Parts: sequence; structure tokens; C-alpha cells
Amino acid sequence: MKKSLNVSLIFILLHLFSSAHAHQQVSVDNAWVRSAPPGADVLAAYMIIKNKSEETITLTGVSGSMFGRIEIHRTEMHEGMMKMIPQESMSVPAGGSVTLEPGGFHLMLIGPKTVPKEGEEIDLLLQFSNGHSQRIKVPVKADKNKGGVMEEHGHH
Ligand SMILES: [Cu+2]
Repeated sequence: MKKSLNVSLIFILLHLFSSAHAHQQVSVDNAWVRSAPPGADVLAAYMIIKNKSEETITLTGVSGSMFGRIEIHRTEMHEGMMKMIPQESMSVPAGGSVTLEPGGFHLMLIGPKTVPKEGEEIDLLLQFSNGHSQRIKVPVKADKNKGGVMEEHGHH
């Protein structure tokens, strides 16, 4: 009787440990949305996504109730022009990270119901191919180095 109690206690502890561990597979740091003028029809979100697991994790979708839709974009040079290429997904290597930053990967927040102001926070849900999803709060900030990345809005 006593023995079986101990066994089930160990099982519960293991289960708690493994589910806590699953939540830490992905971490999101330095997330921010670039503030945009009222009436803007797109905003860009940037962050660092870290994969602490031993397998590649793929970001397959992003949603947020404040926006019509959200796409994963990558800014690339094409024949001397900066162009944003929508991506089906974005892979984060095992034990590595991917940085979303002006001029590279970013989340394109399309069709905001209202354009959020500087200092506000946006709720986003990141969905990964392994079934993991992560809710994040992203503050709206002014671009620290203005200029140089305005092309991201110019193509919409
Ligand atoms: Cu874009």
C-alpha cells in the first residue's frame, strides 16, 4: 500500500516536471512592434525566438485578435531592390535561435482593427509544428534607428 503510493507520487512529479519542461522549449525575447502612424494598414513585429529543445522547431502560424491576418515575412534583396517575401513557416534550429529584425525576418501584422499606440501591448499567439503554442505580449515601441527600413511599409 505504502509502496504504490510512493510510485504514484513519483509518477506525478515526473509528469509535472515534463510538462514544465515542454513549456520551456521555446522562449521569446526582446519582442517589440514598431509604432506606426494612425491609419497604417500594416505593422511589423520583431523578436528573438530561442529553441532550447534537441529538435528543430518550426513556426507555422501567428494569430492575434487585433489583426485581420498575420504573415511571416523575410526582407531580401532582389535585383537591387528590398522586397518582402511571405514565408510559409520559419525554422528555429535545435539549441539555436532566429532573430526577427528590421531588414530580415519579421511578423507582418496586417489590417489592424485600430493602430496600437506606443506603450500599448499586443497579444500574439505563436504556433509551432510540434503542437506547441505560445502566447506572448509585445510592447509597441518607436523605432530606435529611424530610416533605412521604411521599405518594409513601402511594398504594401
Ligand atoms: Cu512584411
